Amino acid sequence: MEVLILDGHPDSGRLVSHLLDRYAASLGGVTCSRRRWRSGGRDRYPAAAYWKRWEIAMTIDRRRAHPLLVLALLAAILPSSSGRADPCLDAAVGQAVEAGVPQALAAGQLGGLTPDPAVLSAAQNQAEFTQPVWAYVDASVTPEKIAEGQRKLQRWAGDLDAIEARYGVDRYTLVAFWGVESSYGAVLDDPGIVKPAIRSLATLACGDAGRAEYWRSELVAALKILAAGDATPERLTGSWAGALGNTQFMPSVFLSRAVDFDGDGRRDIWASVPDSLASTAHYLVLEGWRRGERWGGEASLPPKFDLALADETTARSMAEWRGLGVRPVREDGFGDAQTAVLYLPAGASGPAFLLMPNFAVILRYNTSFSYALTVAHLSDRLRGLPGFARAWPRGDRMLDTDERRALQSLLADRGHPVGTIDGKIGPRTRAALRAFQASAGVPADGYADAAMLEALRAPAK
Ligand SMILES: [Ca+2]
Repeated sequence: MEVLILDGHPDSGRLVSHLLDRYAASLGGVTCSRRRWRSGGRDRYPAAAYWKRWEIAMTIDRRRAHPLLVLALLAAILPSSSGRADPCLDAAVGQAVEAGVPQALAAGQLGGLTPDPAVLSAAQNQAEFTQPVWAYVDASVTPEKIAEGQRKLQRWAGDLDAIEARYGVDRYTLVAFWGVESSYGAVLDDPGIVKPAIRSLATLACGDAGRAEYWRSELVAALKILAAGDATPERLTGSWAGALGNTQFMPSVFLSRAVDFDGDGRRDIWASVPDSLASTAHYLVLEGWRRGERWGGEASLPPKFDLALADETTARSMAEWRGLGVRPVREDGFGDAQTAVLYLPAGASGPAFLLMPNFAVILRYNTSFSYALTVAHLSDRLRGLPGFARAWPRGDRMLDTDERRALQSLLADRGHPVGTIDGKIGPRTRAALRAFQASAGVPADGYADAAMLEALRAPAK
């Protein structure tokens, strides 16, 4: 049993001496982590109903109780309270039954469940994503990962033949997804990463107030997976956020996308590699994957190219791009009739990419450009293609969230609307930045770096 002690909670000190007298004798089975209580902010008070059985932990004041005595106290108290009804979990059982999950299964899985403090802490401490695109690509497209992926391509060649034939998604893309999502399944054996999905999702459904509805629906979906017999409770493991198996499908995605490709009657994205790879292919096909087409590739631009054309949204045929002097670094797979958008993710001094419709399909799996480029690039490397022709501007410093907000406000102040000031640099902010850059007479690449923030902070001419 894991216990989180919030030192300094307003109730600290109450009951302590009485309880210590009573329970100090027993000890064991409890691991304890502690965190300084801070009102407001990230450490906001977790949903009261769910934490009720932990109320005792929060009343303990570090100044008055030795940690061993705290453990003794909790070891004695927690088992006796584990049968207590929990309104939040009871509601989840009701919702699952309405969705067709047998009452006995739902109640059996959720009854007496204790929250996983590590899951809540992960949900509260999710790092703001400020890594530059090249750091993300570098971290996932390593020589080891390329070599391991090539071994997987050989090992599973027969199944990949059959999956390609049925779904029309190439093997390099499928194995690249596998590598990026779960290191080809290696993370499934890592107890530090993999957790029981029902407990993680119940913890979030009852403890992460801001997204409780989403977590509750994923919890119900996870129970439906058990009800369908696709996985046992022991097998139903995933990340702290409940993303499952080799493909890291959320339970709702599993229900609509996972397939039984090896024909054993169960959809198994944990132990069956053919099921996992075919499930990814099925996902991509339903999102519009175009058979026989590539994701795109790196491009070279002519001197004095009008960067306003690299707006990441305007699709032009390859014949038009060639007419504008834009050339794929490797011509293979770029027919004249195919369409692509042009994008410079690291601005004018980094590589440019022609992105075809299948790149947008990769983005449906995860909307981060860095993620999609990582999958796309790993698929190219698995295919035997070389690294990027043009170097990334590795000296650039990324803006943090406050700076990105400041950049958005400054753009809006200068009459370039950015939509919501949310610290997220999306197509709209980049369009506003390109407009500002054009008016300032600098290359309009829409790249939001520290130098551009400084330029915006300078007095308007
Ligand atoms: Ca199967």
